[in-house]
Amino acid sequence: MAFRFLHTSDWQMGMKGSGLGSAAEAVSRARLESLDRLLTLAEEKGVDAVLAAGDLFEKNDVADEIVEAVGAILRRHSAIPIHAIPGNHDLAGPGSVWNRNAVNDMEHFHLHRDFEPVDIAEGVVLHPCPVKSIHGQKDVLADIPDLTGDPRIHVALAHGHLLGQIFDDHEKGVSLPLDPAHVERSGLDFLALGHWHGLRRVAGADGVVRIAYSGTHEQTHWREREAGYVLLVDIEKKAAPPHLEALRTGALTWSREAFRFEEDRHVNRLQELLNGRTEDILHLSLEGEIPLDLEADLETCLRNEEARRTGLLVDRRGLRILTDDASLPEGAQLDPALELVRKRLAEAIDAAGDDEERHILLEAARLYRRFLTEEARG
Ligand SMILES: [Mn+2]
Repeated sequence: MAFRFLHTSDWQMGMKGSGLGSAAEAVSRARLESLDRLLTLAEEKGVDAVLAAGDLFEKNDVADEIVEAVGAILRRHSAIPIHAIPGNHDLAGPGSVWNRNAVNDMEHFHLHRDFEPVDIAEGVVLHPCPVKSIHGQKDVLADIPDLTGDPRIHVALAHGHLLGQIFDDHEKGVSLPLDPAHVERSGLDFLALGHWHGLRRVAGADGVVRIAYSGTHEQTHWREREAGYVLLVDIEKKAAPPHLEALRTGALTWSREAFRFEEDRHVNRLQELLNGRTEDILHLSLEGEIPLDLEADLETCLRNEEARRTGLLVDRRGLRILTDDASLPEGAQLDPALELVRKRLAEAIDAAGDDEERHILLEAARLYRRFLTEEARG
C-alpha cells in the first residue's frame, strides 16, 4: 500500500504582482501555465493524488476569468484526484472563490472545508487542516489523534507558520501556528504544508524529513528562495521514511543584483554584469555616483535590457547623478527664456543653503539638461 503523491501549495492565482511593473501580466500567465505543467507531471509520475496545501487563489474576489482559467486546467487533468484545503488567502465560507461554479463542480477535485479525516487511497488517510480564520491562534495539528497504532499511512495537509523555523518574514501579523512536535506525537507519516513560498524540508529529531513546504509552483517575489517546485513524495508503508524529490514547475527565473558605480566613465562594467544575467526577471539596484554625462548612456542601456527580458525593475534610490552649474550648457545658443532659467538655476545652486536644497536644485538642473538634449535632438 505504498502512497505516491505530489505536494503543492500557494498557487496564488490572480496575484497582481505589485512592484512587477510591466512583467505582472507575464507572471500571472506563467502561474496558469505552470499549473498545467504540474498536473501533467502528476500524470507522468503516476501519482495516486495531488495534495494542495492552501492559498491556491490570491484572494476570494479574484476575477472570474482567472477562476475559469484555473477550472479549465483542472478539468483537463481529471484522472488523478486532487485534495486541497483553503489557506488564509482563499478561506471557505460565504463569498469564497471556492463557491464559484468554475471550480465547484468537479468530481476529481476535493476541497476539504472541515477537519474530517478521509480515506484517499487504499490504506491511506488524509487529515485536512483547513484555515478557518486568518487570525487563528490555535494550532490545528493539536487535534490530530494518536495514530501510532494504526497500520495505515497518515498524511496531514495544513497551512501556516511552522514554529521554531527561521523563515523569511512573509505576511507579518498572520497567526497560523503549527508545532512540528505534533508529527512525532501523533505518528503522522507526512505533514504537507503551505503558506511559505519557498521549498523547505524539515527533518525531525531522527533526521527523517516528514514535514515540508512545497513552496509555490511559480515564483511570486524576488525574496523567495527555491520557489517554483512541486514535491514528489513516496511513502512505502506506515512509518517508513518518506522519499522526497523536488520537480521544477516554474517557468520564470528571477534574480536580484546590486551594482555600484565607482568612478566609471561609461556603462561597460554594468553592461557586462547584465550580459551575465540571463534570468527572466531582474531587480537591479543602482548605487554610487555617476557624472551627468553618463546618464543618457545609462538610460539607453536600461531600455535595451528591459526589451530583452520579461521584467526589469530598477531601484535608483542609491544612485546620485553628479552635476554642478558648470555642467549646464553655455548660454550662447539658447533662446532668452531658456538662458534665464539656466542663469537662475546656476545662481540658486551656488546659494543653496543645505544639502537637501542643493540636491533638489541639482535634480532640477539634471531635468533641464535632459530637456535641452531632447530639444536639440528634435
Ligand atoms: Mn498563506
